[in-house]
Amino acid sequence: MNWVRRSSAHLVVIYLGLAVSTGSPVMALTGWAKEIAFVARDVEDQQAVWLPGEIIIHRSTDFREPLIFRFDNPTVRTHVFEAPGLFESVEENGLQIARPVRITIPPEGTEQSVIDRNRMASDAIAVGGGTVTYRFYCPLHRADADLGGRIVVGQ
Ligand SMILES: [Cu+2]
Repeated sequence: MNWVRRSSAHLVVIYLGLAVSTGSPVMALTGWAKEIAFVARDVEDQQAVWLPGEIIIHRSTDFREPLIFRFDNPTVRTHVFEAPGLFESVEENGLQIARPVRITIPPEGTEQSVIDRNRMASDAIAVGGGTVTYRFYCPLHRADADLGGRIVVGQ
């Protein structure tokens, strides 16, 4: 147990290092899942954004393992990650169900979500196998005109 905890702490350090050094979407293979990390950032006028502002997912390569989104909130306010049309896969009363992605992350907190890839795949089929875009933002601190970030799912 100790070993597991220590090794995942190492992974977190590696992700943060990548985020700082490249400023680009952080993706890493944990060995059993594809993990994509988002970080909340406070901006002007009491607003907040989730970074990176754009994530590109390729169904052909990124759907081989479970897809996990991680949300880091290093700020002193609670933020919410909301992405209309995107679903997460959760276990409820022993059943695997899908529910819309709307995740609350407390100050200095971290949450994870297993994204429902089947829903993404059927969204892609619905648009003829092309590209699907999902918007994401914090509904608590979103500017009126702000479309938010986007997750682009392509082939
Ligand atoms: Cu917020």
